[in-house]
Amino acid sequence: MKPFVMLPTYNESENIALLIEQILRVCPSCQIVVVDDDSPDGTWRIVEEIRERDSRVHLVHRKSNRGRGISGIKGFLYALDHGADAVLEMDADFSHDPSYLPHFFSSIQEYDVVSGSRFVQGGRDADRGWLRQRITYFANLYIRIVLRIQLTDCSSGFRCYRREVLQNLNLPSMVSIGPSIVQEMLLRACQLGYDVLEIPIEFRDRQRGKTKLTYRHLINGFRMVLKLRFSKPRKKLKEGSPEVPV
Ligand SMILES: Nc1nc2c(ncn2[C@@H]2O[C@H](COP(=O)(O)OP(=O)(O)OP(=O)(O)O)[C@@H](O)[C@H]2O)c(=O)[nH]1
Ligand SMILES: [Mg+2]
Repeated sequence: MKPFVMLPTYNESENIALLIEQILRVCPSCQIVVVDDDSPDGTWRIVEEIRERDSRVHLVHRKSNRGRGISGIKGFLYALDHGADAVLEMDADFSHDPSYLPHFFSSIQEYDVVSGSRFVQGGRDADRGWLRQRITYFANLYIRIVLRIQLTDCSSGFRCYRREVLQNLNLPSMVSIGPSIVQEMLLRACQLGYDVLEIPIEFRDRQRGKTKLTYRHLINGFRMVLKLRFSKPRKKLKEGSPEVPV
């Protein structure tokens, strides 16, 4: 199996080098693609340097249309284009612990999607402030009710997809520009009938760098969930359809 890790980054210069090192330590056979939106703090430059000495590290340096959602799509398409059998997305701020990676990659051999959950037994979201925890709790409740998804953590950005799932999600047609991409992809995967396994993860608050999540993102996220509820599911592509280039 050829596993890929996809890291969307914006101003993660304090985290990225250490994170790449830790990922490759726990999972030496994986490839990493960092999708950076021309971070003013030079995150992309650090990745470029690492890439020069380690061929497992790839960089997609985007120069326009900044967005967590668009970047994620580009990263998944890049990984597919480079032969990935499974692609795991995670935040580049150490909120998602790289030590879970072997568990994700072994579980994806049996499931279509493996999603890290803070709310299944054994999962935790205790590190963040009371308000952030409440917002996440209500956002999840809202997503579950509106989109009728039977999972405990629908807004998790720590998730692994099998190649076939990504090929069939029709990624270029996704409408989320920002963080709601994680809900959109999950919804479409569920609508196509793919099996999703939730595994417990402990979510930690970021120690370095700043959050990019704003109240505007939150409100857009709530609006986007409604929009997704009333838009049609995408059709599954035919067997052997050509992949869309990055
Ligand atoms: N490429 C790209 N990555 C982004 C963008 N916004 C956020 N990210 C990355 O997406 C991941 C999650 O972003 P965070 O700012 O940590 O947001 P969050 O995890 O939802 O919020 P916190 O709980 O406050 O950390 C991080 O790796 C960010 O660097 C963006 O516009 N473009
Ligand atoms: Mg974060």
